[in-house]
Amino acid sequence: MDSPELLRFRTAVDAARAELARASAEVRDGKALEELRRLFLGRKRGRVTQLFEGLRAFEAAEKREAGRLANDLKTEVQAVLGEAESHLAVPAEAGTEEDLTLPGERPYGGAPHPLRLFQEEIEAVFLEMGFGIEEGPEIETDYYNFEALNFPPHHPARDDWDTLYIGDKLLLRTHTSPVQIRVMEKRKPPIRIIIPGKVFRRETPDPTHLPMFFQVEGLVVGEGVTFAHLKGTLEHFIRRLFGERIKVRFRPSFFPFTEPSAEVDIECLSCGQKDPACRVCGGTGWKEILGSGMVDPHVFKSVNIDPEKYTGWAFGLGIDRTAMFAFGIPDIRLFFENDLRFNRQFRLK
Ligand code: FA5
Repeated sequence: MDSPELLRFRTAVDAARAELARASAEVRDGKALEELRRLFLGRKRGRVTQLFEGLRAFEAAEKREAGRLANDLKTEVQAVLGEAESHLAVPAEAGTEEDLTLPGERPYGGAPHPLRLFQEEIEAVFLEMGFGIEEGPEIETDYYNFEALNFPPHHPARDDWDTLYIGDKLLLRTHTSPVQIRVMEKRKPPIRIIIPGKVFRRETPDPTHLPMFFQVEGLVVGEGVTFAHLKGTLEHFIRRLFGERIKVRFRPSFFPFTEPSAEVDIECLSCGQKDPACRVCGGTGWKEILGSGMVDPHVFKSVNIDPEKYTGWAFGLGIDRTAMFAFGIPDIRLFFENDLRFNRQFRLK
């Protein structure tokens, strides 16, 4: 027959075991697990610890049985804690394991900027037509940017090119036209080149203007070169870029270095010439993409080319502005925001 003390001890052990089952079922995280450990094995108040302390009250005869009960419970508590811990560890381990069934991550190797792609398309069309490619400096002198191009000092036409000066003598080129002069100084006709490059103007950025943008210049000089060549070549170029059906118009204009001069417009691809409130064309239905004209005889004189013998034509196209229309982009500033989500939309054809 168990003594009343041993009976109470058994009841206490059973109650602790029931509590262990209930509490362990609710363990969801490491913090709860630690609390469970303290509840049963805590050094002062832990259920198992207290049961062991209670052993002292037993006579030797019942001490062994009570000790066995307490020891069994302790083993059970440790097993339950170990089990709970391994369950908690499972999600963490699964996360670090490699899932070979997932699709691989494609490394991003970089890509040319959309404006570079567009410039290459332009170059390809002119290379096909037998043009060469030249380059020139971005920092220029007043002579090349203006004077040799038939802008006398203080001529009001200079105001059309809001210039950024570097001290008294140097400036950031406002167009690619100075490279016409540099090339004609070095080479005699026949000349058939394009000149892509960066240009700078004192402008406030807006949806169609940038203070730094790209142009591509064209220059053809030879005997018997006429305005018909200018028109035919530029029309062919524009149709190669925008498709055969694009509407193109030549509009009389003025540049000091060409005479006669024409600006070239293409139909507004944003509204299809239909929206009187179109934000891209302002309701006119047309967008200017380039300036052009027959090389002025004064320019030939400044590079010692005989204007009686040779004639020529030139053009200057805004690469960024034209790319806007080609890609259907509503705001030119998007090209320079360095937003990879924007840049990655453009790929070589
Ligand atoms: C010129 O710069 C002349 N040098 C073009 C030229 C060359 C005429 C050879 C005759 C012979 P213009 O300032 O219009 O012209 O600029 C040419 C083109 O550059 C414009 O048609 C437009 O497409 C682009 N452009 C001009 N200003 C800006 C700007 N702020 N932002 C972006 N593109 C611009």
